[in-house]
Amino acid sequence: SMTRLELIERLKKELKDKRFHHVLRVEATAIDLAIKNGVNVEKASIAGLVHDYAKQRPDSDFINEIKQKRLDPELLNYGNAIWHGIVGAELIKDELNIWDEDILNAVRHHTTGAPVMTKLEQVIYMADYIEPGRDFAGVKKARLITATNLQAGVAYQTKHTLNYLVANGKTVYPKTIDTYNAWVPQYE
Ligand code: DGI
Ligand code: FE
Ligand code: FE
Ligand code: FE
Repeated sequence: SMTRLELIERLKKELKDKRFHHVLRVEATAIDLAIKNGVNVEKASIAGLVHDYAKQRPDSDFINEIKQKRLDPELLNYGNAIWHGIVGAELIKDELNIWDEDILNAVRHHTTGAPVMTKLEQVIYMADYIEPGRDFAGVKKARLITATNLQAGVAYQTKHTLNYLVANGKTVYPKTIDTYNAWVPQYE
């Protein structure tokens, strides 16, 4: 498979500038969290770089992939926000030749989280949320909590994301609710 520098070249072509710089910041944040939490730094780097690989693909690419790979047909009821992680992981396998299931699961779960997440998955979920370019009410608190306790960070993000989705009348993907039930009562 590709080296880190080859991956970066590929991502620079695939992504708009703003998104490309986001993924570089997610990588740096993921490496930092990986070191603090005893997670494989190389995997954190690669997962951080590729997590939004498919974000700018047309809906038709995801729909084709869902059908060709016979992924859960329920996925067809959602959109890019859900697809770019879960279905994006399949495109990463096909197109970037990354087969490491730890890395692919970190990509799959980076938007919705999951009831059970490895430390690497938690690192990518949090790095995406708190990278230094993020600016939303509560981001400073999210950074502080995550620096102290990765799991408490996961609970914080999960609670705030569900709250945001409900407050704005957005469709909530079932896994997002499962993540909430598994993490928020326990760690918040
Ligand atoms: O791709 P990024 O913007 O870097 O970040 P992300 O993949 O974490 O996506 C964040 C967005 O995804 C945020 O606006 C909330 C949204 N999201 C998370 N869970 C759900 C969701 N959107 C819907 N519709 N349903 C969900 O369950
Ligand atoms: Fe994303
Ligand atoms: Fe996220
Ligand atoms: Fe992202």
